[in-house]
Amino acid sequence: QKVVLATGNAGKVNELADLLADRGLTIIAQTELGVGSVEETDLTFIENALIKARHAARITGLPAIADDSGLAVDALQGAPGIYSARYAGEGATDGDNLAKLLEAMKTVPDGQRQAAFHCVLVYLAHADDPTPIVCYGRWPGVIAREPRGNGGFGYDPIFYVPEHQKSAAEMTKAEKSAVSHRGQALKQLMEALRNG
Ligand code: ITT
Repeated sequence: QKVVLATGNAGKVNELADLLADRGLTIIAQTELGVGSVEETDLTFIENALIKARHAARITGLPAIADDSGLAVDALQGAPGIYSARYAGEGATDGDNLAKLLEAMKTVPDGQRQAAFHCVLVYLAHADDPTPIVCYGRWPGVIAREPRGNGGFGYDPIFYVPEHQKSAAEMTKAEKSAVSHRGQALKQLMEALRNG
């Protein structure tokens, strides 16, 4: 079964594609099918994930999986949240966003630096599917004072995971997927697809 992975983010493709392929799905990244990005006009991870999946399914005629995710920081009242990819502005790089977050957190004391990654994964059998599969994962951690590690993507170098005593960027892909927001959502999705 061919499925389009409705994301332009290589970090997400890297964490999702292999595990989905292991389940017998033929995963094709939307960029390989000429699907461009779509404006994420809504206010929740769920709605924005559906916008992206619907867009890719409509253009390709294939079932679609989309991931909408982000980092919510307690001391910043949940920012950057759904705006995580463009926290430092439209076209911002991961490095720009991470630098802006460290700056915003400069005066926040240790003990008040809790945050959580959120991930919503949706599966649409076709563009007009009225019963999408919607899965969700949350991964708590702490905003570090400086970046550490080269793995992962996005905010991983400043996301410190107390249980593992390292940043998300210092974890292997398998370690991260075993506990991450995306890994949790993906487990649910694979379960739902197996039972469907
Ligand atoms: P697509 O919409 O094309 O999928 P995007 O990067 O624009 O790509 P989002 O709108 O969902 O996707 O933004 C998610 C952002 O949240 C992402 O760019 C990272 O900055 C951050 N993020 C999400 N998951 C992350 C993870 O596992 N590690 C680090 N940062 C993550």
